[in-house]
Parts: sequence; C-alpha cells; structure tokens
Amino acid sequence: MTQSPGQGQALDNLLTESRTFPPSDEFAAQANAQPALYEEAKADREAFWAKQAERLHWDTKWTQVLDWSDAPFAKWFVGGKLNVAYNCVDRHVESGHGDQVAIHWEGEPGDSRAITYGELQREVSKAANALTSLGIGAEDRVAIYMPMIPEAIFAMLACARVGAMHSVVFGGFSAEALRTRIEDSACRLVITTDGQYRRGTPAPLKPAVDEAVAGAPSVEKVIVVKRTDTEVAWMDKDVWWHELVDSQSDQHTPEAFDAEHPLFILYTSGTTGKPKGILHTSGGYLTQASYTQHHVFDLKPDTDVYWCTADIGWVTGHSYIVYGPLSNRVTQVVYEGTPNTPHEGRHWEIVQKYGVSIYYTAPTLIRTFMKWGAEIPAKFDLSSLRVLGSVGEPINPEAWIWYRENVGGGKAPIVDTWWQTETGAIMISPLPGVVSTKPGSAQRPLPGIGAKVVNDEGVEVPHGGGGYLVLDEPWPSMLRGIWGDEERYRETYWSRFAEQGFYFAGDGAKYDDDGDIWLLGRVDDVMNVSGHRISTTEVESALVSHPTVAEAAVVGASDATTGQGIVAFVILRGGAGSDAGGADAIKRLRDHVAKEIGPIAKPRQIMVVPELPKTRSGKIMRRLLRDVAENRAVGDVTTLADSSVMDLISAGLQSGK
Ligand code: 6R9
Repeated sequence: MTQSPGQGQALDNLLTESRTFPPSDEFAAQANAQPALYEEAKADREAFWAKQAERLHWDTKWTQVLDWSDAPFAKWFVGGKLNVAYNCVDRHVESGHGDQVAIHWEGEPGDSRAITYGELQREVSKAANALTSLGIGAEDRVAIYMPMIPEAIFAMLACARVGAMHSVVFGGFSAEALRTRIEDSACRLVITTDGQYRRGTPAPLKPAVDEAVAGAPSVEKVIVVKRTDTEVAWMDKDVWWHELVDSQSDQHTPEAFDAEHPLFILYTSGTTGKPKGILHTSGGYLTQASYTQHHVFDLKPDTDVYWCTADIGWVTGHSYIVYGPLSNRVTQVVYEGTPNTPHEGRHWEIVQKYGVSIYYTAPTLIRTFMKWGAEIPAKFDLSSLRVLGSVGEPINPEAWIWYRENVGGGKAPIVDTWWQTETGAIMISPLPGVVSTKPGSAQRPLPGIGAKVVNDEGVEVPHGGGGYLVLDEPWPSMLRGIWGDEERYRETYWSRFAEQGFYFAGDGAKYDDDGDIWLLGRVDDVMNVSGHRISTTEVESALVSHPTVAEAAVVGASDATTGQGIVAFVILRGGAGSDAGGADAIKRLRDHVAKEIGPIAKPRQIMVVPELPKTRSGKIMRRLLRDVAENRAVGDVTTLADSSVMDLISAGLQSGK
C-alpha cells in the first residue's frame, strides 16, 4: 500500500513547485465563483446544497436535503421528483433557447453537424418513443457501445427520459469486456453502430456486439446506427436506428422520477479482476454535475463554446459532456476522432473553427501535444480560449506550464480537477477567478465538499505531510453502491476508515505548506494509463488465459506520455515450445490482451522471467517488479519467500533470455 521509491522521488521534485498564478482582476470580476462561496458552504452545508439543487427544475420539491441514516447509503433531496433529460434539454427550449446550438459535432472524416436545443429535444423524444415501443422503461438496463456521434448522446438522454439506466461501454473495449458488462447488469437492449472511424479509416464495431450478444441471453434487441456504412452481418435481434427511431413521433412527455431513481451504471476497474458497476442516481448527481460545471469552468451559456475531449465511455464524458454541460445550456463541441487525424493540429483547428473558449482534457494528451511540438498549436488562432481544464491523473508542473503558455496564451486559468467515477462529479479543484492556481496541485475541496489527507490511523496529517485522501462528508453525486454487490461497496470504500466513517478514495495525497492538496497516484493495484483505470489483475488474468502462459504479474511503470505504461512479467508453461518467448510470440500475447480487454490494456512491454517475486503468503511483490520495469536498483527483498528470485530475474533479462 505504499508508493514505489521512484514515484516518490519524482513526486518530491514535483512538490518543490512554488509558482502560483493569481487570477487577473478582469477574470475575477466576471467569474461565476466568488470567494464567499466557501464561507457560505461552511456555514450550512445542507442549505448550500439545497441552494445548488435549485439550479434544476423539480416537479416535486424535496422534503429533506440529506438522509444519511443508512450510511454509507445516502439519499439526497428525499421526496423530490425530476426528469433529468427535461433538465438537460426541454427547459432550455421552453425558456426560449430552442435555436441555440447545443452541439457542434465534428466527425473525424471532416463531416459536421450543428444541433440546436430544439433539434435535440426532437431527437431525444424520438429515441425515447423508440425505447418505449420496445418495452424499455423504468429501471431497465441499456448498454450503449458507440463512438462519439450525436446518437450516443441522444441515446443516453432517451434512457434518462424514460427512467431506464444506461450502461455505456467504451467503444475500445473488446467483445468479451462488453459481454461481461452486459451480463453483470442484465441489459435488455444494446445500442451500437455498424462501425467507427479510427485514425482515418472505418473500423468495424458491430462484430464485437454480435459476439457479446451471442453469449448474453438478457439482450432482446440491438439498435444499430449506420455510421461508416460498412457491410455488417444481420442478426434476428438487430434493428436499424434510422428505421426504428426516425419513424417515431418527435413529441414525448417526460415523466418525473424520484431524486434517488437510478440514472446509470458505469463500470470501472477495481483491485480484483471483476469490474465494478458504479451506480449513480438522479437528483444529487445532476445537482453536483451542474454546480461544478458552472463554477469550475466558469461557464457562460450565452457566450462560451465549451469542449471536453473525453469519450462518453468514461465518467468524464457522462458528467462533463452530457449532464453537466447540457443542464447548464452549454454550446459545446463534440469531436468523434483522434487528435492526430488527419494532422497533429486537429484540436487547434477545431478550437479556431468554433471559437472554443473552455477546453477540458487529460494530462496524457497534453504530454503528447508537448512531444509533437509547440509549433503546432502556434499555427492556429487560440485566442478564444479563456479557461483550461485537466483531469484523469496528476498533471506534472512541466506539462501544466506548457499548457498554460502554448494553449492558454499565458493567461487562461487552469483547473486541475480531481474526482472519480465513484464521486460522479468534480471534488477537488481551484475555482477560477478565486484561487491562485499552482502547477501540479488540485489544491482544495470545492465549497460543499469535505476532503482530507490522513495517516494510517485516519488522523489528518499536518501541512507538509502525506498520506491517504479521504472524503469526510457525503456529497450529492456520490455513488449509491456497486451494482449487485453491497458488500463490495462497503469493503472497497468504507472499511479502511470505518471507525471515522471516511470514504477511502484509493489515492495517495499530500498537503504542501499552504495546505493545498497534491494527488500522488493510486495506492492500490489499479494502474492509470492515459487517464484510464486498468487493474493489474485484469491484465494478469488475460495473460494467463493464453495457452503459453503459466503465470503473470503486471505493474504500472512511469511513462513519460501515458502516465503509466503496462509492463508484464510472464512465466511460460513447460510445454510452451522454444519460440514462445520470441518476438512474434510476445506480439501474439500483447494482441491477446487487446482482444480480451481492449487495445488500451495492451502491455507496453512483456518480459519472460523464470520466477516471480512473492511474499511468504504468496502475494506478488509488485514493488520489486516496478523497480525492474523502471530500470532502478531493486529495493528491499527481505520479505520475499526466496530472496534470490530477483537476481534470477535480473540475470535472465540482462542475458536477453
Ligand atoms: C474522473 C476520472 C479516478 C482516478 C482517481 C485518481 C486519478 C483523476 C485526477 C487524478 C490526480 C487529478 N485522477 N483526476 N489524479 N489529479 N486531477 O478520471 O475518473 O476514471 O474513475 O479515475 O484517476 O487516481 O482515483 P476515473
């Protein structure tokens, strides 16, 4: 449960960062957030959240702000009723903004589409009617496995509108990953596309769905959007989106659901191989998504053009492409493709084309932009940008400064936003216009949020001290559980500091001398690759499922671009054959992992070793493997069952075996 020494050193360098950037008077004067927000929340937390909930339209007002009597199961805005999709779409049309563009969609091949709120209302209504025609209603589960096209957003909102729960599965996941997620929550419907554009070429998507659905009997229908017009096999359960949805009425009356009505499940990696279905509900989730969107991004619906580069397959896409922005009547850019298609300036070209003013991305991409060179953004007019965001992993100060200088024109405030799939919305971030920003630090909990850094005993550490990040107050958008596994919910998040009643986030953290929080990465066996959470166990299971592999241990090694890279150590089976450790065989193993989990889980490197370092209780000591993977002297080996194992591994690797 500790950081590897190498990570520690890098972080110490990081923590010597002392530059701060106060907001300009001009920005502060117009900012949505004001310093008084902190005082207001502190004075009466529940009253503060009740006021934030007033940002939404409620069909029935709540009678109680928070019911925490059944902790750790929270109920927020008890007795309140609302429709989430109505709040994201219809009410903006009703307030006279039907002609405002909601989505400037930019396809990878260069096609584009502007969708107004009026059109969004009609599209979502048609899709909702289609769901109803298939018998999909309240609390049914719908899997959405799609690229970043407008229909993906219509589908999510249509589910919300009829009270069905969506389970969005990232389009880069494999058929097997899709199947296990469909199965875990017994989805009745899958919505997908024929194919998706990836790096300039159409790639098939539907075959993975066909394979997954063949092994998932709960699925009754598959709706297929035609995106790439590629030839697809047609199954009994399949129906085209353009045939089913386009023929529906574009009128639909939304029904109000309870504040605690389930909104979605989103699977995320945990410390065991089985992904966790994180459950979110309606009123509290939308309140916090909406509040944070407004204050953290300083969003002005009449003038801003916002762009979050995430995929809807991740929580950032849920909260900061769909629910947060749309509930605030945003005009936003949604881009389908990769950042270097057809050229490395694609993002900046899009910023220039639409006059993007708020841009939210991940450190891994910023580091990639750095690698491509500052001359690329310099070719475009980025003067419209006024707020920049970062999410997914710690951002190193070097990347932060590069981002500010080369993208933000040396003046746009950067909000480094810490949160998780489980927290539903941003928890720790500077408020632009209020807080002087500091490269590398997410700084302080937002007004209304309680977060602390504590030691092993759950006692808050002093300024300058390090430990674990905990959340010490329930928050509106908190997960309401893990789908179908109450015990795992208690165990994963609430058992580590049960006595104090703290939520254990799984992240190491530190206070600097000003009391600002620095996130130090995961303290469990979850890797963070390009901002995506992947468990070591999941990759190990995939490797071991290959006939040539006897045993596997996987670690996340620091990687200059992706944050962490996956490094695998494998022991081959006795009868695996003499070429099983050769370059071709290693490539086959990497491809095998991609097939089992998805390309994002492909190990950067696979090393064949004769033994793995284990403790006496049989636990693999990943710390030592990380030393090897990061080319460091191997640390303390005294707790190994057999201390000569590391010599064996090193000797084998040096001789190239
Ligand atoms: C939103 C999202 C959550 C994990 C989290 C932490 C890391 C996210 C961060 C950050 C440092 C930030 N993380 N944002 N670490 N600074 N600004 O990424 O959700 O995919 O569930 O990942 O990501 O380790 O625990 P999710």
